[in-house]
Amino acid sequence: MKLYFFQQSRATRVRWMIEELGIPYDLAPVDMMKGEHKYPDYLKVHPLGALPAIEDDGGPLFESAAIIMQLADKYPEKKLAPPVGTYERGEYYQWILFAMTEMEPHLVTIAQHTRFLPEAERSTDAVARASKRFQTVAAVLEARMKGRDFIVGNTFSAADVVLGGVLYFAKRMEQLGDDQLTLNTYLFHVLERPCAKRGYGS
Ligand SMILES: N[C@@H](CCC(=O)N[C@@H](CS)C(=O)NCC(=O)O)C(=O)O
Repeated sequence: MKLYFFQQSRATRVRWMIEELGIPYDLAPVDMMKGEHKYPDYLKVHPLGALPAIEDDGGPLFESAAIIMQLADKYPEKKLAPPVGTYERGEYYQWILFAMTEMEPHLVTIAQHTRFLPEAERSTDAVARASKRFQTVAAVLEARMKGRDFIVGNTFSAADVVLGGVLYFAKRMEQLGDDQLTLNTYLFHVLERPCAKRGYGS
């Protein structure tokens, strides 16, 4: 298993997942600061030139959540995904897609307009709109997490890796306030896991 890796990227959540599985892997560093993610060789692995990507039996795979779900299924004995066809499996898909499609895009907009776009192209309105929508969506998650330790069932799963990864991004984008106690507590607990610390290099 080879993980194309840059520390300040979503490759960290895939590394966290691989650490949870306890399987051997090699890190293939891709220096995004030097633009290595757009080099022709890497574009053969990820046609958009984004991180993360892995190479595993059979070939390359990209999209962080897809990789995490695939790895959970590949090692069923680790019990990081509910069995296919169960209600919990439906919830697992639901919350992973919720995180990736309803939450993360707003964080990307905020990151672009506060950090990555040239100053002249940044829009405070775009940040305000994205932040407002993110808060609406985060409130749904906050309600779900009340009285729970994990997003699905009562054990840690790959869905917690995806959720943890997205909430970590939210924290860095200053979108998790101290009043969101449930989400902050959940994030704190999942990031305390030794495998999360290894994934994030902390
Ligand atoms: N939905 C993708 C997003 C991948 C993505 O945009 N990665 C960022 C780094 S965290 C990237 O490589 N950006 C550079 C680019 O897209 O050119 C995933 O979850 O893997």
